[in-house]
Amino acid sequence: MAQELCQSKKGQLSRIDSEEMKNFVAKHLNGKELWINGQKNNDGVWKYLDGTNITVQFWIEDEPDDSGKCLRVVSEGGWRDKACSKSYGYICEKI
Ligand SMILES: [Ca+2]
Repeated sequence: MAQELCQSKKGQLSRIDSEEMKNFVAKHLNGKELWINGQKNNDGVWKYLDGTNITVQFWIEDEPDDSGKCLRVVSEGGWRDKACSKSYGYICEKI
């Protein structure tokens, strides 16, 4: 859903794929948690939404704890797995 909304603006759900991106996003979160690009497939492997491999991961402590198949960014730019059905804000990036 969030990905479709990003694509409708000629972008995609943001990938946090580097320390720089992680720090950039963390700076603008203001305490929010937002959907980012990434989903766990049926084999339990996390991939970007286009199916490519996630090569660098930024899980926060005690995550992923198998609480969902979608990816959310929390303060400091770290990741948390969450149920995809939850309605939440999201971050797009230009491609
Ligand atoms: Ca979780």
